[in-house]
Amino acid sequence: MRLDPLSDLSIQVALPSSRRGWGVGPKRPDREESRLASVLVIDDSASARSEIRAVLEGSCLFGRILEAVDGLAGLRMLLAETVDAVVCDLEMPGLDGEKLLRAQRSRPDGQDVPFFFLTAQRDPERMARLLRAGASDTIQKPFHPAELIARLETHLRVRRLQAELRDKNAMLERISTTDAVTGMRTRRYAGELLSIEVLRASRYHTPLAVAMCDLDHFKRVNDSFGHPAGDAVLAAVSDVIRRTLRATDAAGRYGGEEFLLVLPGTNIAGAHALAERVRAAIEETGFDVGVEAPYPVTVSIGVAALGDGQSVEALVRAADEALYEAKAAGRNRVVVAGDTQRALDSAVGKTRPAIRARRPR
Ligand code: GH3
Ligand code: MG
Ligand code: MG
Ligand code: MG
Repeated sequence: MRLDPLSDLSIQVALPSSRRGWGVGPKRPDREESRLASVLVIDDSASARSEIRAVLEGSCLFGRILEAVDGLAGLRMLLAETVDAVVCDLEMPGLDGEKLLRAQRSRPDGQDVPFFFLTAQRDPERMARLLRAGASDTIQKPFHPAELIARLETHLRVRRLQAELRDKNAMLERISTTDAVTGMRTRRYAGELLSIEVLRASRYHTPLAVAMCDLDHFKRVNDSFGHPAGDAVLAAVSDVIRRTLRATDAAGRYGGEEFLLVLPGTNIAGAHALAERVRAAIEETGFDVGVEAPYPVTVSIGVAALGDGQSVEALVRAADEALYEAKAAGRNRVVVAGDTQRALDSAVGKTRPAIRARRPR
């Protein structure tokens, strides 16, 4: 059967017609696996291709068998298709198997497709070179079907395990950098991000600010409505914060009901404005605590901008102290850290207070 759009590449697609198998594997691949796995056979000899195809079909290892008539057609197909394995001839006119392998391995996403060389060559040096260039295996022609299938099975198994490992690592990475209650980045992640941003800002002389947010009287939420309701409020507050931030900003859960905002490229006036937006957005939101009426929650925020030569710790401490002042001044407000507040005052000629005083609730 030929497929029209790719017919110039001489692709043939076949579903296994039988489940005879070669009786070599520890287990038959299940239907799902077999449907998904695909293999590309590259050989300039039509009879070799059909011989390999017959063996592959008999193995039930692959749900899709593609063919290419030479190295160049094979490369074009690898660019267009995702395959799980390549069974390749070594000697071919034009682009031979080794050059094809090197071309494939030099592509950013062409590193991990297993390549099997079927070759009449018996030069061990050449075989070693192929393996070093990234071939998974070399198999002598004429090959025994059982050997080819057994080797393919082994590599497919390794490939599947590698994919599982990658997925699990990605999941662990997500879990270790994401807070389970709020979906926010963890304190550790936010701290590491801030360290990088401090280095970047110092090096390129770009502004950087942070905001430390702490929910007001949050203990009351737990005391009145229970811990699960408190958790739900924390998650909802996190949503509000995320929605209010810009794409270049980052937020992390710094403590129980504390959030650290990292604001690259933001000076103190910009950070103050953003923090004020966050404060107002939280104040304007009615939170669901499991009773009919929405519950109001407010936040106090301390803002600080990175000074010359200032360390990460000193920057966070400055924001923390400003937060403490915001609490002491009655909560539900934004306070800019001492040094930067003075700078802001002189910049605006003290014509207006930089911080809008709010009545404590
Ligand atoms: P303040 O305005 O001074 O910040 O008052 P507060 O009650 O928010 O401050 P305090 O530090 O005394 O209490 C913080 C409370 O936050 C204590 C704890 O019950 C609650 N909290 C911390 N982490 C969690 C959490 O993961 N889930 C829930 N439900 N509550 C939390
Ligand atoms: Mg050949
Ligand atoms: Mg707190
Ligand atoms: Mg609090």
